[in-house]
Amino acid sequence: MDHIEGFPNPFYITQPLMPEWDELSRIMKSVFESNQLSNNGKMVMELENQLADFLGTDCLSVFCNGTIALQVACRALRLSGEVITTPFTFAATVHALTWSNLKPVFCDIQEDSLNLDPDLIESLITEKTTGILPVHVFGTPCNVEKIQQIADKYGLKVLYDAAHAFGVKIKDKPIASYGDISMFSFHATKIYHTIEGGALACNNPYLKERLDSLRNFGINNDSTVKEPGTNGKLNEIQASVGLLLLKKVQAEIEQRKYLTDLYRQLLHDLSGLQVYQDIEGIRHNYPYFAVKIDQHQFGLTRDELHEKLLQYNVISRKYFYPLCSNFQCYKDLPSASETKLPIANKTANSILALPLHGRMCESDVKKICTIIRKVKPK
Ligand code: T4K
Repeated sequence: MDHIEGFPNPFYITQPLMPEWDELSRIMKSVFESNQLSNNGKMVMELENQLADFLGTDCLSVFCNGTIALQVACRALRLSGEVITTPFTFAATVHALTWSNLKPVFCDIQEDSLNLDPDLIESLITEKTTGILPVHVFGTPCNVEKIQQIADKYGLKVLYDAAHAFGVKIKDKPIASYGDISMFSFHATKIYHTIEGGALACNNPYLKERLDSLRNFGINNDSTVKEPGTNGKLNEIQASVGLLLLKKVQAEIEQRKYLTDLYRQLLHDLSGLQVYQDIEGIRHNYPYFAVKIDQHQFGLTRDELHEKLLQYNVISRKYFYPLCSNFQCYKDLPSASETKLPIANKTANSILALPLHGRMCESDVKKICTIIRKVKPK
C-alpha cells in the first residue's frame, strides 16, 4: 500500500456539537438582561418542556450533570442495600451507587449487545436487592422487557443509565418510557449536550416533584425543607445552549448515521475486526463507533491497534477499559471476581471506539479506514 500521511493534528474521538455564534450571543444577551442566571428560570423551564417532547416522556427534570442526576434518582426511588448493575460502563454509573451508600452487584454482559445479561440477573438477587441499574451501552437498548419482568417479579426498581441513548426508540417507543427513571447525560462529549448537564425522565408527576425538590436542597417552599437534597440545578446559560443545540441534534444524528454506514462498508471485510450493525426495529442514535478486535485474526491486540493509530494522530478510545469491577475500589467485591464476569472482561480488552462526530466528513472516515488497513499485519 502507498505511503499514507497521518492527520496533521490530533483527530479526537469526538468534537462537541456547537451552536451558531450569532444565535448564541443573542440568547446570552437575553439571559444576562433578564438578571435570572440560575434557580429554575425561563430557559430551564423551556428546555425541560422541549426535551420532554423530543424524548417522548411525560416528565423530565434537567440537572447539572448526569452523575448527580443518577445519585438523585437513587434517593428518589428509595434504593437501599444492593443494586445490580453492569461493570462494562463509565465509572460514573457505579460510583453513583457508592455515593448513595448502595452496594453495586456486578452482573456479566451479553456478547452481542454489550449490555447487562438479563438471564443472569435473578441469580444475583438477594433479600438486600432493591434495584437494577442497567446501561444502554453505546445507545443499544437493553432487553427492557425481560428486565421489567424480573423487576416486577421481585418488586425491584429499574433505573436506566441512558447516558448514551438520547433519542433512541424501540419500535417507535421512546427509550425513556422504560423503567422507573432514565438518566441522560448532556456532557460536551455526548451527541446532544448543555456543556455539562443531564436529565432524569419518568412518567410519574409525583416522582418528578420529588426529583425537582431533591435537586434544589430538598426545599419545597418558603417554609418547608422536606429532606436532605443536593444542588443539582442547571443554570440559565447552559440551558440556553441546550435550547439552541436541540434544533441541531437531528442533523447531527443523521450525519453520524451516514459516517457509521461508511465505516461499516469500508471495514466489514477486515478479518478480526468486528463492526456492529443496526438492529431491526431500533431507531439508533450513533453516539460511538465501536469495533471489536480479535487479536488472533487481526494480528494486533486492541491496545496495539490503539497505539498504532496514535502514530497517525488518530485518537481512538478504549471505552470501557478498565472494567469498573477491576477498579481498586471495587475489585474485592464478591461479584467483581473475573471468573464471574468472563464476557465483560474479554469485552473490555477488545473494544475500541474510533472517532465519530457530526463535523467529520467522508474523507476523514476513508483516511482512518485506510490507516487501519495499513497497520494491520498482512
Ligand atoms: N453513565 C455513562 C454510561 C456515561 O458514559 C457517563 C459519562 C455518565 C454516566 C456520567 O455522565 P456525566 O456526569 O458526565 O454527565 C467522557 C465524559 O466526560 C463523560 O461524560 C462520558 N460519560 C465518558 C464516556 O466520556 P472522557 O474522560 O473520556 O472525556 P475526554 O475529556 O477524554 O473527552 C474525549 C474527547 O472529546 C477528547 O479527547 C477531546 C474531545 N472533547 C472533549 C471535551 C470535554 C472536546 O473536543 N471538547 C470538549 O469540551 O470522559
